[in-house]
Amino acid sequence: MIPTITAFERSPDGGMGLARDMRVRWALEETGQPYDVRLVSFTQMKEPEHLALHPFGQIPTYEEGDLVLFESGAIILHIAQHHAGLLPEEPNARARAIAWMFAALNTIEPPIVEREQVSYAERDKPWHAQRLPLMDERIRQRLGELSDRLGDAGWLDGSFSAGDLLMVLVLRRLEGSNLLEEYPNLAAYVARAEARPAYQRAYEAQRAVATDR
Ligand code: GTB
Repeated sequence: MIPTITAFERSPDGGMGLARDMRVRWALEETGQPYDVRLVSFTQMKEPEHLALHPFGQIPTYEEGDLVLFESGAIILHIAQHHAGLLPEEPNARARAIAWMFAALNTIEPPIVEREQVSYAERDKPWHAQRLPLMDERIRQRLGELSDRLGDAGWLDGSFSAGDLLMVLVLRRLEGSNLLEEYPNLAAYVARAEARPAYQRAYEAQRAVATDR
């Protein structure tokens, strides 16, 4: 059964691969799974048909037969558990790879997303000038710890895994902030992941949506 995912009809990033459908596309490419894409507008995302798939009216969603999933992390875990290529077979290594998935979403992503909010939504607030450097320091703390753990390894724990996939796309959200560049091994880690053929295919597929319009 070929799954159908949803993505922005018009992504605010103009095809930079920063929206979360990129995670799902990349996971499907890494595992060699064909997929269909249904594009949704911001209006459609809040209508009953889409809300039946996603309680918060967002993308991405994942439909496969009777199964409907939302939350990119849950979707990646589902794909990784059902197809080879994103989680090790050995049980302890598999558990550690899943821990890195949670680390990406629960430990690294929150301050990065909060910084985005401060940068855009709070730009004209009186506290903006003080808050942004505080957010940068919180992010540097986590990036420093992640950089120390990665060291000169290629991936976070042995072979490339779903943990790396999520971590790399979370780190990509720092583009334009110059923060990632302070940690050369993390910048190289992201570049290494971006060079993977599956990443390239996913990136081009989501970019085609923006350029076809
Ligand atoms: N926790 C959920 C998950 O991981 O799936 C979060 C899903 C989510 O935030 N979806 C966003 C969405 O649908 C798109 S990805 N937003 C519409 C809405 O909430 O009404 C977030 C995103 C959007 C745009 C950019 N960008 O332009 O750079 C980057 C990331």
